[in-house]
Amino acid sequence: MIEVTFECSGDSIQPHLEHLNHYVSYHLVTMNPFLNSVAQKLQLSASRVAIIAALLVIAASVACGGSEDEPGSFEVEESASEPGTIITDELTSPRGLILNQDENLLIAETGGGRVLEVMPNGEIRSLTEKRMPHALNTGPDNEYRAGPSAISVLNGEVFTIVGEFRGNQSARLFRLTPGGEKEFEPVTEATDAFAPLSNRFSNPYDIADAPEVDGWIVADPGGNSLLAVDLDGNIRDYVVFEDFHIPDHEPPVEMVPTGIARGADGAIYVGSLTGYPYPRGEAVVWRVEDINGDGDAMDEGEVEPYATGFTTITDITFGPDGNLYIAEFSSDTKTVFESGDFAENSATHPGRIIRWNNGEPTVIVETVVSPTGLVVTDSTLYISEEYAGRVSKRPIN
Ligand SMILES: [Ca+2]
Ligand SMILES: [Ca+2]
Repeated sequence: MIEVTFECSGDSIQPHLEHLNHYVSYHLVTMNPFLNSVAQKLQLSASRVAIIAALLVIAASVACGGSEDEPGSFEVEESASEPGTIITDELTSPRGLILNQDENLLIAETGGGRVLEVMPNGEIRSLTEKRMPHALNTGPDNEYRAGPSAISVLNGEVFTIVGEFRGNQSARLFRLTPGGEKEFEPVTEATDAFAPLSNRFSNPYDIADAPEVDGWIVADPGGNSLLAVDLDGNIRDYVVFEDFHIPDHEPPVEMVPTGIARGADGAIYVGSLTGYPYPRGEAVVWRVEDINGDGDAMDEGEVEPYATGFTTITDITFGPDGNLYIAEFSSDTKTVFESGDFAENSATHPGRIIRWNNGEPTVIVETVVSPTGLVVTDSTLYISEEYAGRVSKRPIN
């Protein structure tokens, strides 16, 4: 029995209650719906349900404190509609961002096949002479872009993951500038797109350094998984997310893990885009930790919802202030991907950046076009706006 009390009143409460009920019921019905491999060996524990329910109650009452009724609506900061300062707007699908050891911004230019460095004088240079594998016409409608998607700076070296396109074995982790040359070499084997979908890349998207697996943990939306990749290039499943159900939509919805980040508590956090129909308010930031130390996070209690109520999350990052920053791709991702020009569509239906401060979500940017990469420093929020070809920055309060 879960007691729920809300402080706010009136009609604004109903959608959140429905939302909550639906969350609690699907957790109850399917036990642990997120982890393929765990579902078989787990017994539902009452405390686990209570924890999940409690989290969702918090999310619901916070949303209730806002001015909007819709799922996925949060309080909006006054400065949220102010435009950012453009660092560059001449790129083809910029995505992953990171600061290197010199505090220079590195940009994974997915559609351009490059990893770029923004020099202190504002000049932008490519870290490789030749372009890395990339494509502008992949995916179901030949409209998606694939290429360098995310960057890691580890032990003084730069690594980047490249996503898959048209089954041509491009999904790989690469080491850049080996021996100081402006070149790149693969760390992982070429991906066999027709091999069974376990212990391999499908369409890797974001990367977090992970000494606990002697390398990295990679979010792979194509496999609905997190993968452990070691420095020798060995790949194995770390978490496999299971599909979930929403009301009034028969087919299951895929979890689609995207942006990944290391928390101050040492755990891994990952956001979910959610698959078609990209339901509002259903995207979750998961907390992932290999508590029993067996080398993966597929055991009971190792994957838990941390922040809920979002819509189509594409990236997450923690700021030095300890807050979690979350990029939502679009206010209407279904329409963006339905037909026509993705760039035009995503400008018409912009995304948002949300600050999550101990359970309190606030929209801090609401005019950003298809954001897919975030970096936060003491003073600055950097955002890649993928379909606008732009990287922008804003002061952070
Ligand atoms: Ca990221
Ligand atoms: Ca484990």
